[in-house]
Amino acid sequence: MGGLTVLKLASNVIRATRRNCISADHKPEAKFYSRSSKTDSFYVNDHKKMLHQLPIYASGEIVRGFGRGSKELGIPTANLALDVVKSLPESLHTGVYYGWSNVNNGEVYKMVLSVGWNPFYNNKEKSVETHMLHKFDCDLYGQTLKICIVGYLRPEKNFDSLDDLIKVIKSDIEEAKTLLDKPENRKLQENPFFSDKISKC
Ligand code: ADP
Ligand code: RBF
Ligand code: MG
Repeated sequence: MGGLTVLKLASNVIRATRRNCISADHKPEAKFYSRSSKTDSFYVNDHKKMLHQLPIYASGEIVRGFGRGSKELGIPTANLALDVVKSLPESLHTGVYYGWSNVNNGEVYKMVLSVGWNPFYNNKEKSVETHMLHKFDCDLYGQTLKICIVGYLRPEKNFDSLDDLIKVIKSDIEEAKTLLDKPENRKLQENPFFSDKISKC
């Protein structure tokens, strides 16, 4: 399971090549605090700090989840291994993001990303799931997914119906397509991270 994790926070490049291992350079400034324990203005500032850390780069093995993405939503998501999820900075809040991703150093595609507990399904384990805006002909389990998290779209929400969840995800996808076409976001698609050697030691 132990996949390579590579993170870049602002100007710090962090490489973790072992389970749950993050280099000493990694000092997340902000931690997540729930609204109940802190004031709204604290929460807003904390959120702003998190946005300043983007883009964040990460990679790891694609593992199996519950299989709902393709079967129930028609929107498959490549789930990152749990050790990678746990090694991401705490300051990366739960929510929906957009960015770039590739598989086994292949072509880099636009993506949308869900980070959290999927309130509609009330998952017990936090997941980091990437839906790439590309049609793949085969499954990708066991391969290495690289992601560059570029921007934040919205918090995770619960919904009254599966149809409502699907509608909102589809509108996330449309928003992501537009945002990623901005020149400053488009240039991240070319980042050498996506072609760096994959090491699984
Ligand atoms: P799981 O719950 O196991 O993650 P999903 O139903 O979410 O299953 O489907 C995800 C799997 O579908 C991925 O792991 C990958 O193998 C495959 N897949 C096919 N196309 C895509 C895509 N465009 N984006 C992400 N995963 C895809
Ligand atoms: N799950 C939720 O419960 N609430 C959400 O708001 C939510 N937003 C998502 C947005 C995107 C772009 C994606 C790809 C997934 C989202 N999910 C959300 C996760 C979804 O429930 C999950 O991918 C499926 O259950 C398959 O694992
Ligand atoms: Mg999935």
